[in-house]
Amino acid sequence: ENEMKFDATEPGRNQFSYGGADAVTGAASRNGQAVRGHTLAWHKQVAAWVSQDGVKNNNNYSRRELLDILKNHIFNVVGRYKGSVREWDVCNEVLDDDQSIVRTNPDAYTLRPSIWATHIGEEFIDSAFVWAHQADPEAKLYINDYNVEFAGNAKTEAYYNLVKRLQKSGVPIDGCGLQCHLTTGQLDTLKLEKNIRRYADMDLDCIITELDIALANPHAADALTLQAKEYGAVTRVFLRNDNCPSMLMWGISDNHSWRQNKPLLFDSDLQPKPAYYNVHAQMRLAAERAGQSGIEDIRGDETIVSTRYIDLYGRPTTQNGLVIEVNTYSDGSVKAVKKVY
Ligand code: 9MR
Repeated sequence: ENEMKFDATEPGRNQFSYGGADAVTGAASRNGQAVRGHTLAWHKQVAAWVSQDGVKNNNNYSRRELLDILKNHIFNVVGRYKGSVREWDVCNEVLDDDQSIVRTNPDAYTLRPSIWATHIGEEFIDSAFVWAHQADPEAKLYINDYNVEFAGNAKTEAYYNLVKRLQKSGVPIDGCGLQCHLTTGQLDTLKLEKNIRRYADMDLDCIITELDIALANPHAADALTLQAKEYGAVTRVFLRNDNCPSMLMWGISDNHSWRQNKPLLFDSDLQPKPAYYNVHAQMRLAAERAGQSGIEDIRGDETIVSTRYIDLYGRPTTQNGLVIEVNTYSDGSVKAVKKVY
């Protein structure tokens, strides 16, 4: 979440600190995992030597100096992870929360005040993408924002306008990220898919970057089932749109989330929740439909020590119809497989 942000990677001017970020890329490479880099130009978590609050220019840098600071930062960080970070959130949350401007001018957008936007100007976005591309021509480059998921919403439309403008200007942008910090009851898959598809028409990716779905009514008996359904619905949208090649959760277990109300796939004991099983089931079904054998089960000599059966929402069930068989192995690992009885 935080290891590749500006304050972590360049805590002092031209003094780079890569301990946390190296730990992430190292673990990923040992486990055959791809990495998204987050993030290069943002108004939050900038180092204090750049700006005390992310907006004020309290060190009185000139525009030229700020451009040099951003350029040096991007060349260093992207350069270091060339080949080990597959894609970067180059600019994060550049849009203002108030986008009422699109009601009167349908092609417009308003940038949020930040040390970069206010003291350099909008071109900081264009330049950041160009520098990132120069530093690693193979990396995929994204812009990323929140409240931009559902077509028709003012900020979603403003985001679309900004991305169109960047593409038209020849900026090397591969697509845009929808953070997807949702709460149960909010998901509209039609509007989400409409939004994703219009980027396909522009030959751009539109990916899910920070998915979490908090429970609107955490004490309701069906709260986790509703959450599981919505996680499954987002997963299906992701799986059926080729220009949506990434779907990332913003964290692993509920007790380590930035949000309240159990938004993630694993509970505080790291046990998979109904939402986990539904995401897994959707992926397995899609793999089977595509004629693949599904997720490979690679293990050595371990034997199964216990087996239980759950339905697609994680509720205990018996060996009847379509079920998920959850096996615990002698090495303590747990593996779930879908079966039809
Ligand atoms: O999850 C991050 C949390 O640990 C930090 O305290 C917070 C501070 O800025 O940033 C959180 O991550 C944010 C992400 O970088 C951008 N989109 C919104 C995320 C949640 O606030």
